[in-house]
Amino acid sequence: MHTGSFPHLGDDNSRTALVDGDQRFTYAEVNQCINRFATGLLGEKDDLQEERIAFFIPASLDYVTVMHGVWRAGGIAVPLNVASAVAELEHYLSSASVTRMIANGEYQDSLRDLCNELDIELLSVEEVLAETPGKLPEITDDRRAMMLFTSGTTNKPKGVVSTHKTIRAQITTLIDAWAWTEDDAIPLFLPLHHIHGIINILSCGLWAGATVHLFAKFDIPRITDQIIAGTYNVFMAVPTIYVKLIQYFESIDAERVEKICAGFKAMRLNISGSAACPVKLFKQWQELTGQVLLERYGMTEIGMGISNPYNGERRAGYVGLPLPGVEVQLFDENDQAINEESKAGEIRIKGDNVFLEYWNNERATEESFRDGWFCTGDVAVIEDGYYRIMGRSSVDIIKSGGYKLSALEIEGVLLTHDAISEVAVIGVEDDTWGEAVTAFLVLKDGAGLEYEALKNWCDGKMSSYKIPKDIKIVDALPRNAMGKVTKPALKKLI
Ligand code: MLC
Ligand code: AMP
Repeated sequence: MHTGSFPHLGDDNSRTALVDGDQRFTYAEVNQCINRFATGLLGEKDDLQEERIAFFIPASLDYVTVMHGVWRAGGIAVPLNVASAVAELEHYLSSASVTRMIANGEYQDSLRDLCNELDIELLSVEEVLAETPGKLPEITDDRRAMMLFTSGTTNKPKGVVSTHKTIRAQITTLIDAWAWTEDDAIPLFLPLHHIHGIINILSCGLWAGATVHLFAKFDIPRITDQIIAGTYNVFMAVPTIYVKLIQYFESIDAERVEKICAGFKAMRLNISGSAACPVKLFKQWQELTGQVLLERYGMTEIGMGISNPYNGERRAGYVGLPLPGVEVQLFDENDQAINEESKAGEIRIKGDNVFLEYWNNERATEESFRDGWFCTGDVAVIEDGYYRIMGRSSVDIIKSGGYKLSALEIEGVLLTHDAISEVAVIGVEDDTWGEAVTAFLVLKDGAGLEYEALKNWCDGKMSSYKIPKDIKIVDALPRNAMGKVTKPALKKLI
């Protein structure tokens, strides 16, 4: 395992690092691009000194060039969701005090006005690349490296800051635990503004010297063609992807299903995470492909914390055991450590894998740690030695298709609709999405509202995956004596 300086890329420069459609890039080519980009970013400076550089780039050589270029030049990388509504970006850019934004082509057009407004320099990758690589700074481990936005129990997403040390710990733990080698090949179709795509797939793959195949989205026909061809030996996804694959199998002929399943069967590893993998799905996948899914548990603030073993029992419905180097402890509501089995408590985490801070938000940072433990807000129990996730302590967090969504953020947008006087958003159990965003609405006197009209109205005001899948119009919302909406009562209504 590599313990050298970060960021590390595969040792063998002649091997293929990235495949993007018909294009293939060796580690030597990727390294050259990164160094030229870092040099261009630096210009006259010898270190970016944690300048926040945002980028709005789909999975591509350019994405890797910018991410690693910012790291090598001493900046903080702020990868943005290319599927974001532009209205959502203002918060990210202004709260992170971003000074430069990297985007290409049509993406530049959609960002120009916002960047002008916020006094952010908008540049393409081509414009930044220096002719030749120059001298790059030495970056110490404790330096801030990346900021990812996470939704939570407040209505505005917070910037989760990790250092070079955090990221290295997150990557190297997984390389060991899941036995990554340079012979691995993995498809990457998950979004690149979250750790699942960034750390578990892209960064682990590149650190190990493996080949990462890039897709702008989850393109089932193209990806399954490659699975039939035996291109990949590792596959990592959220549970919704496995559900969608099974739904796809139902729409194609039996011969193709058989070939795809044989392709999965031949792989060395299939992983599920970012949301609970239902036992039924685990069993279906095993029956179809012979693969015993390896389920693991993680979070933006900690990378991966708990995982079923690579070698050993992978238990359906359980997330397994703490990963090496990650301390995990359950605590009760009085902050007392729980040391017996079968007693539920909040998962708290310690280790080099834990993030540094919420950007510019000392209060939120302080509140999320207790006695040095990061409090995840997830509740779990240990049974026969393995952790089982039971749920979350907050009803205001929804996990839809692996995306963490804030009910309050969605409510805040819906409340600006002319016809709506009160709103409560909850996640309702759903076979495809895990939880489906559902909005309970009280309308203003005399107003009417159809679902399709509301969906169209939301378009452009929030990322499409946050738009409610269903609405329920009610006369009043259930409230407790303090006047607070009782969301568990709403869940019971469904
Ligand atoms: C897409 N849609 C969703 C959705 N994704 N709706 C609800 N929840 C989602 N997650 C909607 C779109 O708005 C659109 O609606 C329709 O589905 C088709 O969109 P699409 O983009 O074509 O869908 P698809 O490609 O099938 O996307 C599904 C998906 C995607 C599963 C590939 O959601 C995804 O990439 N999820 C993973 C997110 C992730 O990486 N999370 C990890 C966070 S890190 P309409 O109505 O317009 O048709 C983390 C830590 C850890 O959690 O432990 O890993
Ligand atoms: P995010 O904040 O987007 O990184 O999402 C992290 C959250 O996803 C965790 O706090 C959990 O609630 C959830 N999560 C991740 N993996 C799992 C899993 N295997 N089972 C259940 N929930 C999970």
